[in-house]
Formats: sequence, structure tokens, C-alpha cells
Amino acid sequence: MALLVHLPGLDQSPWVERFRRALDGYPVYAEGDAVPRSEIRYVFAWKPAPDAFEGLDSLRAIFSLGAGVDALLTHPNLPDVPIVRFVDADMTQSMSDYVIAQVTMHHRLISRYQAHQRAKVWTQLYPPPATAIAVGVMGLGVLGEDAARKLGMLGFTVNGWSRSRKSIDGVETFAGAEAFADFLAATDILVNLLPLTEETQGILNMATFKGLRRGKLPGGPVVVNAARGRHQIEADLVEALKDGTLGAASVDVFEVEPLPKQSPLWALDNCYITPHIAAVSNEANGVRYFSDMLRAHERGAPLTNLVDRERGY
Ligand code: NDP
Ligand code: OXD
Repeated sequence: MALLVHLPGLDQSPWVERFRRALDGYPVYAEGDAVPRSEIRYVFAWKPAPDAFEGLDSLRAIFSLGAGVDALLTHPNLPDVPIVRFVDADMTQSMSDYVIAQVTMHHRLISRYQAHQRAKVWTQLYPPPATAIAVGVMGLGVLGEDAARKLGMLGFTVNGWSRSRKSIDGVETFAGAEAFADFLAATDILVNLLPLTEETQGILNMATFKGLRRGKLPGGPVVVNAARGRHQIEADLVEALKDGTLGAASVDVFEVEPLPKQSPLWALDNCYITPHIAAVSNEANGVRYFSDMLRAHERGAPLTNLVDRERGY
């Protein structure tokens, strides 16, 4: 019995050291060590390498460092064992902080004032009241529901869209592909918190941008993408930001990360770029969560926060 930490491209050592302390005697290996692969029962992974699961014949579960599991589910040799994703109150809070920061920045026209500051222009612009601005949250799961509730508390009109119908106090909910156009038509600031699946890939495209409500938010509708880069068609995003279909965008995730130097998004004044930091997995919380899960599972308890492979999230 053993746990394998497999985080290619990341510094594995702080995670390994914390897991060793937390699991106190339970063997923990880092990918790259001399790993007794047939003894591995659990693998803690992020963006697994093609040979990540080779020889793991005793594997009981995969623990995902991230909330999003798209990189795991598209792995060509994914073993048929349960996948547990990371669900954490700090991560949820962090995502809601990011969403609120972007939404309030766009609502209060801070982006416009930045341009004015650069040009040394003193012009008072009057934002509409928050109640007059509708924020539409795509994805009403762990992260989307929290963001939607908190945006409502700030006074925004909040719409939410998910696959199955949800009931959330203060949020007008829309469900399924058939309700998508109505959801967009009632939305000024579109926030993406969907998982990346075959159905959601490329959903932030020109048709979606054109479907947003116009005339309420000075400067035009806004998109905030904090989920996955492949949700957006980047060429469409660039065009929409240039031709006025969108007033602005806040983008945390990109088709290719790090965002290549030659991307036109870097140079667009109305594009607010962050380097995939909206909600970073916290080491202390992650190790506590998965160590507790591993211990409980070894005692016979069921795993929780499992990925549904059929749905793709
Ligand atoms: P959840 O699985 O809890 O929620 C997913 C939501 O999306 C659900 O409401 C689900 O609907 C909805 N959904 C899925 N497919 C569709 C569809 N085809 N049409 C409409 N709605 C759909 O995910 P989380 O909230 O935990 O995380 C969301 C994503 O955020 C992650 O997958 C990840 O990609 C991203 N993320 C980004 C981070 C960053 O730092 N940028 C950090 C953490 C996560 P239903 O409720 O009906 O199932
Ligand atoms: C995640 C992420 O999915 O950080 O957790 O993107």
C-alpha cells in the first residue's frame, strides 16, 4: 500500500513532504523516485503524463489536485477506478473573490477610468445601479452557486445556467441547451464556471457574445472566463473585443497556457488577463482533504466528490 504524487511540471516536494507528515507512516512516493508501482493504491495527480498510470495494478482511486478533471478524463490510458476531485471552501471563496473583483470592476467602469487616467482625462461617468445589471453565471456547481449567491448579496440581478434545473434563492435559473439563448439575452456580464466537456468546449464564441443583452452596461456586455481556456474560441474573443460586440473581458484561462507572447489578447486594452490564478489549490487544505479521504477509505468508508465519467465532470 502506498500513495504516489504525480504532478509533472509542478514542484512536487512540498506536497510529498506534507503528505508524509499527514499520513504518518503510510508510504508516500514522488513520481521520479524509485516507485514500487504495483504497491500504489492512490495516485494524487494533475495533468498526468502519458505513462502516469503504467504498472499501477493495485490502484484504488485517483485524487485530482484540481477541481477541474478534464486533463484526467482525456488521458488515453485512464484506469477504471474512481476519481475524486478537490472540493474546498477556501478554493470556493477564492473563486468568488475573483469573480466579484472582475464583475464590480466592470460594473463600476474602472476599466474606462484606467483609459482616462492614461490620457489624463477627468470625466465623471455614472454606472447604472447594480440592480440594473444582470450577471449570468454559467455552471451552478460548487463554484458557480457560491459566486451567484454572493453576487446577489451585492445587489446584482443574477441569472444562472446549468444542465439540470436548480433552485437558488435570489437567482433566476435556466437549464439546458434550449434555455441558453434566453439566459444570454437576459445577461450583461457573463461569468463562465463550467467544467470543460465535449458539450461545453468552445461555448464562448461569437454567437454567444452576440446573444448577450446590449444597452444596459455602458461600453457593452462583458465576459469573465475563470473555468478553462478551451471554453473560449480565442479568435472570436479577439474579434468581439475589437469590434465592440464585447465591451471588455476578464480572462484567467487560455487555449494554450502560458498564454503565448504572440497572442493578440495581450495588447487589447479591454482584455484583463490573469495567469490561471482565480482559485489555486491550497497545499495545506489539499493534503488534509485527501489524507483524511485516504485514511477513511482504507477503513472502508466510501469516497466522496466523485467524478461522473458519463457526464464528463
Ligand atoms: P461542478 O462540477 O461542481 O459544477 C459544474 C456545473 O456546470 C454544474 O452546475 C453543471 O450542471 C454545469 N454544467 C456542466 N455541463 C453543462 C452543460 N453542458 N450545460 C449547462 N451546464 C453544465 O464544478 P465546479 O463548480 O467545482 O468547477 C467548475 C470549473 O471551474 C472546473 O471544472 C474547472 O474547470 C474550473 N476551475 C478553474 C479554476 C481557476 O483557477 N481558473 C479553479 C478551480 C476550478 P448540473 O448542476 O446540472 O450538473
Ligand atoms: C482547478 C484549477 O481546476 O486550478 O482546480 O484550474
